[in-house]
Amino acid sequence: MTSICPTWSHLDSPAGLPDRRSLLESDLRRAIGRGELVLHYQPIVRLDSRRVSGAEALIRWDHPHLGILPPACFLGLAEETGTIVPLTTWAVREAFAQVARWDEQDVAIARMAVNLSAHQLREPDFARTIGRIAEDKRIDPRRIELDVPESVLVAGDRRSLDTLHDLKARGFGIAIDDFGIAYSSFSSLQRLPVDRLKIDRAFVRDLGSSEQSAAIVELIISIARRLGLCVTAEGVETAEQLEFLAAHGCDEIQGYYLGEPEPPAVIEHTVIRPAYAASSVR
Ligand SMILES: [Ca+2]
Repeated sequence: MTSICPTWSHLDSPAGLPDRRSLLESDLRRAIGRGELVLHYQPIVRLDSRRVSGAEALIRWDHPHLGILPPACFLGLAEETGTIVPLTTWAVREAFAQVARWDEQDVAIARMAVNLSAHQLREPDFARTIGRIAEDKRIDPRRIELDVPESVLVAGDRRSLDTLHDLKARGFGIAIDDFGIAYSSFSSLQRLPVDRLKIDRAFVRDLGSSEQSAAIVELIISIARRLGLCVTAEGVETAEQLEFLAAHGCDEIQGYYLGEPEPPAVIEHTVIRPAYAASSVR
């Protein structure tokens, strides 16, 4: 993490500056109001047609002194300091607003994946809040897929499950994010109104080197099929990984092989426009 979050290497060090962390905390509290949070978008591609089927909205912090910070640098801090709910709710609102802006510009984006935090799902009235945001932006909830942490599946607390059922009833799609790392049992999937499993990048990364990872990926795809769920593989970085996933019936992929997450003005011209075709997938 230190390579992408240089500030963190000083935060917990006895030799470091003791107030760096609290500075970053107060910076983070003000980041939303100052317009420093931005969303970048990563394309999601169907493996049968090799066409873009949607995009995932990924939060970044454009820190005035530290530059663009990925979520690994600040989401943990946001969770500890209680700013995670306003921060991730801002991200939901902004992602919906971007879908609406693209609609006005005739940019075809069939589906937007938006990340939720476990904290949001425990908030009273969260489903109603999200439903109202979609209504305000005139977005059909069926075009939105909410990525839910696998930990929610494992914990299985009543309020989170109720929120998910409420979101599903309002028409939103539900995906289990980074599936496979939290050791959830397949049977626990039955408790949730799930549409999709997103295979964690760690298994995809090791596809060429670990028979166990290949077996786990095959198993997740096979169980998803039997349960009638779609499967997306995250973190695809090579042609070999893509071909393995295609050969084993994975529905969709995302990852650096298709391109890094980019600001909306970049991705709408390079990736999402309808002209994007099979030949665009390297
Ligand atoms: Ca996600």
